[in-house]
Amino acid sequence: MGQNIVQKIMKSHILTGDMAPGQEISIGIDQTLTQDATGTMAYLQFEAMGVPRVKTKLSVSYIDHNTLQTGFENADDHRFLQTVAAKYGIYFSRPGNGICHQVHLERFGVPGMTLLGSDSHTPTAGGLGMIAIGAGGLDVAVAMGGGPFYLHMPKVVNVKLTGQLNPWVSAKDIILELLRIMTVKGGVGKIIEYSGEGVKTLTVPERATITNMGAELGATTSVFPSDDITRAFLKAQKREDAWSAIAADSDAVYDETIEIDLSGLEPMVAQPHSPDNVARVSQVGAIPVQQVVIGSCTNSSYTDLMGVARILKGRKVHPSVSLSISPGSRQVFEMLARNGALADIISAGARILETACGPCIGMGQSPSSEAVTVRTFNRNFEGRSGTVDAKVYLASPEVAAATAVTGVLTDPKQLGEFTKIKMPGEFLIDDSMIIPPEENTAKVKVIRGPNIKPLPVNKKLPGTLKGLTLLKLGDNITTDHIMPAGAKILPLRSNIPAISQFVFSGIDLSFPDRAVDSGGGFVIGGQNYGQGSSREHAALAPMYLGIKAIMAKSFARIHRANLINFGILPLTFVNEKDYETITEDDTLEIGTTNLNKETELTVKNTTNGTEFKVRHDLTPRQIKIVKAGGLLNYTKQHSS
Ligand code: MIC
Ligand code: SF4
Repeated sequence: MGQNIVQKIMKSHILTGDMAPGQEISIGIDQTLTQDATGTMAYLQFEAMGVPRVKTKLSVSYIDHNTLQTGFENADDHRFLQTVAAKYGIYFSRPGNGICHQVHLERFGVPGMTLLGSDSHTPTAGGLGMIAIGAGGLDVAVAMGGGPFYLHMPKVVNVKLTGQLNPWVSAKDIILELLRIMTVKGGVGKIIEYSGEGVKTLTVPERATITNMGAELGATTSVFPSDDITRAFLKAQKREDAWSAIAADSDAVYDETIEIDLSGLEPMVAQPHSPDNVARVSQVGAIPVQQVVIGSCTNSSYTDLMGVARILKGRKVHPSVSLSISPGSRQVFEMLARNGALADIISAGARILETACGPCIGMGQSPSSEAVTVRTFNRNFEGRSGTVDAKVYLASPEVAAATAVTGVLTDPKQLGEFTKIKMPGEFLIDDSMIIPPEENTAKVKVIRGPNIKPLPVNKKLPGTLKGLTLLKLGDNITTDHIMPAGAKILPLRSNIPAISQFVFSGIDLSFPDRAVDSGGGFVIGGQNYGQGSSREHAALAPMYLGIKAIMAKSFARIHRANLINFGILPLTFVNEKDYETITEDDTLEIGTTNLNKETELTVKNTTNGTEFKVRHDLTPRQIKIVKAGGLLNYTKQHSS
């Protein structure tokens, strides 16, 4: 029987387990990436492991999230990360060099390899034919130490692309269409593998836009073949020797197939407040727009921004719109500057931002109250922009630029003739902002600022968990709800005691105090609890507040893994109707001594006298981790 791409790459990296869907497997990791907002924790954890130098083929530490330096905190974190990188054999991409996923695609990704990144959009590198997975910082730290990465073997969904995109329709519209079809839960437990004639019409950055936003489907990762187009991209990056061909066998078998005819697609938008709330731009109509932001790891490649520059050339930004643009990498930025496109963008009236995540993670450019803002990003969760009542629409760079000049949501077809931007035969190569690690590490001193607090240590799981229901939530609660980001809170990422004061701050400001006062307690969630980012702070900070278990209808993959890593039990309702019987402030009691023998546990609601069952679905390894109070404790027990 023929093999698909996922099976081929997994097979060459599998260390333990059987590749049948749903089985726990472990794989070897070739490359890792971290970014600053999750990286400080990852490296503190790596240091705690006592490994003298990373054991991967390549590890890179990027600074791209916390670049707004309104106090010493972010700058201190940058310095810590730079010195840690020098000491432990890690490449360091300096602030200003670009967004981790864009730079990794340009300078480091290798077809056929595995990449583990402490950021949920790590699958961007799937555009180059890598198996690239997002995970919590602790899992990445373990991989840097040479340890395996554990996951449940996902099902493989074949998305077959036929036809060709029409003028003004772009890669973003393909992934928005898939989000419309599959929803934000549709990819859970799956890897999306692209095939079909349509693939040959897409450049690597276009493929990367699609694999990037596969994260929003909840998918473990997404992957494209590595073909002549991949080779041409790597050649233009002066890295042709990194290329190898990767394709599915002609008789490859998949668990599911979805077909998308590219010729039938139209420009789309994801409406507030979810990336799967997708409609055609023409259906939504010409709603007035106050802000347009172009950038992020989804849509800030050279070709994306050249397309924007072409639309803006000779036009002006509408007086009621504020347009901001952040190029994805220094390579992109410098090329635009040298070929004159940047001048067209400036002349149109755009506000140019640093090459970083910026507004995508609420680092500035929060829109005005109740504003409609059209962004080329991947997430439009409520409040993520920094303005709680703003309405964020996600769209392609073409839709965004057209909207910026008209002042209303605009189908770019109205702009008339379309000329496709060609991929450059050669990109501008200058890696001077990527600092290689020191050879002689003995002389490197790791510098820690006062904001970098030691890792909190969890206690062993008690035999009985008893506490109050602190919060009862609905479906699709995101990590932005649990542990918000933004310019005010992000600088506290290395300081768990301080950041824990913001857990659920957008929902209930009293949560941290109530959690501490009641000695922990429980959070109740609906479907897909913890969707979105890989930030382990969404587990670590609740752990610090004493939370021992979350009960939900279902969990998002990375968040569930993070909960386990920090010793919090992720429990699902055996009978979803039992969710209805719980109210906030009910006292619940669960016995945890039998985790090894029984997957189902009984929860007693001592307030209303009812009982119900929950499942833990933990593997024997995960049970040991949770019982030990988390992966770090477990690792210490095993190494002593
Ligand atoms: C995001 O897009 O939410 C982030 C910020 O990149 C996160 C990581 C983080 O919270 O630091 C992600 O996607 O994993
Ligand atoms: Fe940065 Fe936004 Fe991409 Fe996250 S989604 S890595 S915040 S650009």
